[in-house]
Amino acid sequence: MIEIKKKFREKANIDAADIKALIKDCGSTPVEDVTVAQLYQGMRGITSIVSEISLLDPKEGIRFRGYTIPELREKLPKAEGGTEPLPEGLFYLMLIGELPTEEDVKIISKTLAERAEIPTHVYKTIDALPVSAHPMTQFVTGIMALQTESLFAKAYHDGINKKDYWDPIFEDAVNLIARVPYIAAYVYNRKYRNGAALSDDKSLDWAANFAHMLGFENEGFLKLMRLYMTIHADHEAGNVSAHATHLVGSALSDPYLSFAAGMNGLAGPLHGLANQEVIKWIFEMLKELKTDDPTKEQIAQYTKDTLAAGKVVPGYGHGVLRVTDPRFIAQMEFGKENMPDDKLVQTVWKIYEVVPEILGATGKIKNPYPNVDAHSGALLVHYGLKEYEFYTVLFGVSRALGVMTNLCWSRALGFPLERPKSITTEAVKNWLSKGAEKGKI
Ligand code: CMX
Repeated sequence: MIEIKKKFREKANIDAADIKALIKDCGSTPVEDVTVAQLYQGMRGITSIVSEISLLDPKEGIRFRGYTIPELREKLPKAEGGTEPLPEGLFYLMLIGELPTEEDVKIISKTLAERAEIPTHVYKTIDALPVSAHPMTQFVTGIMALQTESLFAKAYHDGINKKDYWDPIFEDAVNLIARVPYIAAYVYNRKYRNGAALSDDKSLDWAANFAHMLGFENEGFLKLMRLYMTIHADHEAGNVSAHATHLVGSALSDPYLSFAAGMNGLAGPLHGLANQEVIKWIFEMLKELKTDDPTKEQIAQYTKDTLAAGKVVPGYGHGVLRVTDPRFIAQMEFGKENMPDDKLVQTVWKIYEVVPEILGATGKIKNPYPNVDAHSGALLVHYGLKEYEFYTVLFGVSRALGVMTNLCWSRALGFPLERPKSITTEAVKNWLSKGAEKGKI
């Protein structure tokens, strides 16, 4: 890992000099105008954060350092005899900006296995919560308890030079990625496996060891976990979990505090919790219709009833995307390759045939197509992971890869405290009444 860290620092030095020159030469060049509607409507579309590791095109979907999801599935190293990419490879790609070799990936797997030490107080803190607490609440509580291990917090307390912030941040980031699967698996076993003791296998890769700790040995499930952990890792920096982690990290809160903030955002039903909401919505539909094989007409009616009740159709729509999410397509392909006859998976595909037209017909939903959360639950149920309240924790474990990489980059590039300006409606109206001179608000 020492070589990878060195490579990261070298690349960050080059990029930092490049950005410094960019700000010197073009710092006062406006990027775009902000409309009054954007102030009120969730800042949608305002370009305001730099993230080096991924970029989301509305019409094409996500690219990680220039690579699409299909390219990642093809080019990233795989486990021996495996067909899906190892998420450790994506971590390397996001961190260094180049595709890793098999050896690079092995080093990361080994480092993560070595660093997966969880102090007992973390588990005791989780145990203080009722078992009935939502898995995301237990997960975030565990992360907060793990904050005692932050090397950055200690270094800051001891007076570290700001030029060196990146170093303990990097170490914390790697340690956190190593440790979150253990916290997640502990929560799962506590809540759903009668408190079964954690049994890890450090010879396995990161995702396979996680699956093993959850009690799943099936080769198909291991494949799914590798794919799942790769495609949920990052989706540029404006989404709630990535942005919250970035924002809190900009106050120099350490990576554990920052990640916990991001996970609290992921736990919202308009963001990561949508993955549990999707399968809950499907199960409720099947129960109401008393069938495991609904017709398209039945699905259409159920969708219309959902909208009429003032609820969202979970798993559909997106703040940026305007096409079917390539992460949905990757999961659909996985389903076609591994479980084409599964009725629940087929139901997800039937929903995909029916829902976009109905959402599009409302005239107000900007993206009527499925996002990443529309598919994942059915694949997990196929392999026996049916406890859908746990699904957002899986998303969170994967998301650690992206948001921790971003934090490394933010500190290595010396990004400052994030502090946008807010404004009152009175000030907006005053400005408008004076002729809304550009830039004078
Ligand atoms: N079902 C019903 N209504 C929807 C909808 C959906 N799937 N998606 C959007 N709308 C509605 C919005 O609620 C909004 O309604 P109002 O004008 O009455 O407030 C209107 O359509 C316009 O919204 P939009 O501009 O198209 O979408 P936003 O950028 O505001 O929101 C998102 C994006 C994802 C929050 C929204 O599409 C949604 O709520 N989807 C369902 C939840 C979901 O799947 N979230 C997961 C997203 C992926 C992830 O982060 O994991």
